[in-house]
Amino acid sequence: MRILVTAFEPYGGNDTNISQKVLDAIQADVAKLLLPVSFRRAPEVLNEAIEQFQPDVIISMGQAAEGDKIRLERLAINMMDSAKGDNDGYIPNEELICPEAPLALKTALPVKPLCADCINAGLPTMVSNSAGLYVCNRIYFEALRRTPNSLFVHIPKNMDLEIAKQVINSLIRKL
Ligand code: PCA
Repeated sequence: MRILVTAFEPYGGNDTNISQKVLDAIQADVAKLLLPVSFRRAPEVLNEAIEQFQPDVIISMGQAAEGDKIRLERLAINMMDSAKGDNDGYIPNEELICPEAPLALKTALPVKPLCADCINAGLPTMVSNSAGLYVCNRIYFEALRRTPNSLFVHIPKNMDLEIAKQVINSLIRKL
């Protein structure tokens, strides 16, 4: 089983991104990829890695501004929207990612059982129905288009790093 794990660089005035810290700490036998917070460049970088590595599963991580639970995202929405723009200064206004594609894509992975496993292990985790309309959702849409066995994991900015690592390790073990 070839697993690709991705994270994002800092954005929006933050000096760090918790997803990057978790990526750095992963010791499992996976391919790792750090993505730019750019609506245009992130999918390009992801697609290059998919071509090279041909993953069976993609686990993408990103930082969430708020919340006290790690969110396993069920859906990616076919839309980009942002008030402040990405790291390239691009500000999409309710723009479709791909006009020919459905309005939402759903992961083929068993998101509810995966979440239940984390909760049973005492890890603060929940299933979420929206990764927002910013770059995390954009990359999840790309990942699901290429590999339906993809999962996006949103990690709140102030989450304990050890807990976040345990959730990602649990997902890697179960996949
Ligand atoms: N979080 C942002 C983009 C990069 C990241 O780590 C998001 O939630 O879309």
